[in-house]
Amino acid sequence: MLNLTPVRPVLAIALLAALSAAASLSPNPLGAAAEAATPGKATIKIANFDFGPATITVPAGTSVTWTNNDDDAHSVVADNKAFRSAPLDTGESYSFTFATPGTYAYHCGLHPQMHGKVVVTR
Ligand SMILES: [Cu+2]
Repeated sequence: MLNLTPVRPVLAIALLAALSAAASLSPNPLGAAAEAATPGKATIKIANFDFGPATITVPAGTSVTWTNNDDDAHSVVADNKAFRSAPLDTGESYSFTFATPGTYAYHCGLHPQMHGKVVVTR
């Protein structure tokens, strides 16, 4: 018992030092990750009769915006009819907010061979 008393403060100081070192290191990686993607928003470009990226994974609540960069009109139609855009002319956009987790396969209503997928996580 008597021998432990001087040891404890040293351990406590070592623990505090380790904790504060961890705390001062963590904000940088977290901040970098938060800046990499705008929270709550994602974009998909339509170009050369392709959705790019063809598959994206986003957290629930994300608003996904498709923009048509082709000279031809395209649309965005969920295979399960969860969403459907009007035909998008060059430069036009369509947005849909994914509130419910799940996998949403979609296609172009004008060119059924064009496919994409939005994976919504919790
Ligand atoms: Cu199309």
